[in-house]
Amino acid sequence: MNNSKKKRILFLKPPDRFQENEFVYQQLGPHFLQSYLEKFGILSDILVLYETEEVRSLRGKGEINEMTLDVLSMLFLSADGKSKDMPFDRSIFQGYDIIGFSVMSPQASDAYLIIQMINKLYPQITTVIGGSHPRYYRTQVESLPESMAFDFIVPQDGWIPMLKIANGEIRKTRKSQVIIDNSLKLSEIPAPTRPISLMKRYNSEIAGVPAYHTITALGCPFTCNFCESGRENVRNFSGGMIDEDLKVMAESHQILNHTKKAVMFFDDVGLMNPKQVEKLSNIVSSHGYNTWRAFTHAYLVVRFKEKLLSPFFETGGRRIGMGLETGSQRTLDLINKRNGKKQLVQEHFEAVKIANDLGIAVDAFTMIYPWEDEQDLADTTEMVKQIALNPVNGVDEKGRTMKNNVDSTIMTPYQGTEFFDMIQNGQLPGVEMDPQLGVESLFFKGNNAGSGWCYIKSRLPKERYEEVQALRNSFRPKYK
Ligand code: B12
Ligand code: SF4
Repeated sequence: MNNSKKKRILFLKPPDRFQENEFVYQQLGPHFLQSYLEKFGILSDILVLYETEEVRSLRGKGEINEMTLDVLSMLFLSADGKSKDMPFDRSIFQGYDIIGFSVMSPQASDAYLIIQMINKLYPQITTVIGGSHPRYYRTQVESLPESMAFDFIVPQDGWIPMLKIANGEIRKTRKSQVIIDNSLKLSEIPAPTRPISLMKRYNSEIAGVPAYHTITALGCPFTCNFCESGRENVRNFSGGMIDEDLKVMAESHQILNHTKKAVMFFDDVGLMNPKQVEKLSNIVSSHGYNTWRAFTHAYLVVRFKEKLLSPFFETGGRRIGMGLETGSQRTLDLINKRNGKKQLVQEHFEAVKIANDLGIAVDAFTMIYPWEDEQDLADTTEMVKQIALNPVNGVDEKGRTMKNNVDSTIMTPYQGTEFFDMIQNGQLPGVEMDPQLGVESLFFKGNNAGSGWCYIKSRLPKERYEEVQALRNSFRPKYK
């Protein structure tokens, strides 16, 4: 018998306390699961926990020191489309049969606070944790004390495990159960839900136009040693799903009276080859987007030049993201971006120039690495400066001259990355991580563009790296 329709299901997104701004981009995991369950007639609500700007600023000033749930706010998005924004109130949980937490590592400490409370007050509720935190920190989640234990741990794809939990096919027992089922083809999944009361909270812009984001694939064909996706094969979503998602996001822009609309593709395989870019460009333009942004790679821009970028530009593409990582060839070799194939720093400069000459601005991502000496730092700072100053041959939708933007963070090696393992095994001389590491240091783009610090030993002192980071960040443009 299927009792699923009677079960009350809540997906919970813990706050992003380490982000500069909570409402940058929607956390898509729960929205993908919500639409999939809906296909089977199973409805679910979503709860977005967040800090108001006021609380965030008080915490920034040190006036709030404790990470408590009481300072949080919550945006409740009911399955029927209604929404409610209110201060944190734990009684909201009591009516639910199943609560599914979607957790990235920086959200883990809040997820643990909440599970502790639910286990104590509402032990009858079935609790599930999914997302990138249980994927990469599975052993930590599996060894949580009983008071913080989840009934189900879903470290990989959530679609089938969540369906089975929701329709009662698998039930909770006294011990946590790890459920892995990646058998669902990505071509079979529906587009994520885009509740309008959530969409209206997001205030990101691309080239001066309100923007939402989506992804075209999971995993990645590249092999950067600092990234978890470097070990995961790429799996593409279907063109049909992307088309549907772009349609729904375009409608959201319309409903919210945005006179112009933009979309950003967040995965690292957005612009890979001329044929694929043309296909994606056609989908984007068929929904009337004014501008869009996607990620590509320096060697691909150098290899295909305007063949790669023209379809993008002609359909409004004005900004590309590129992980340039570093201006130090020594560090770039260590990163091993292309699975043993050489990537040259010189290609970074060339790619930026090609894009800028075509009227496309570059959002570049660079990091400081804990083995770097003064020469490595100087090489990257020079690259950052040159990119920041390189003129872009065009204006954005507001008529402003476009500018390149370079992100400068300090690398945090997450569990599940090559660098994490290399540091643990002593393969990066002079670098040691703090074994007592708390999740509060696991971020690299936080408040005031700062980074966490997880090292007890590094080539140069933390202060020196932070000084260089601040200098590089001073080149960032006022708008992008
Ligand atoms: C878009 C994106 C962002 C966006 C949006 C945030 C978001 N959470 O969506 C922004 C820019 C805000 C962002 C920020 C950060 N990000 Co980010 N981001 C991504 C990216 C590229 C796509 C996320 C996505 O939409 N995935 C698609 C959905 C479908 O996948 P999913 O969320 O994993 O959900 C699936 C399963 O995990 C599972 N699942 C998820 N939730 C639940 C819940 C239940 C109950 C169940 C059963 C299953 C389940 O089911 C889903 C379907 O299979 C991923 C890489 C990736 N490909 O996933 C990185 C990624 C998630 N980000 C990462 C990181 C490190 C960060 C930052 C820390 C970086 C920083 N700035 O310092 C911040 C942290 C923000 C915070 N929470 O405080 C890491 C996370 C590593 C980790 N250990 O958690 C990832 C994996 C990238 C990487 N390889 O390094 N990110
Ligand atoms: S950093 Fe980007 S390109 Fe490198 S492995 Fe991760 S997702 Fe792929």
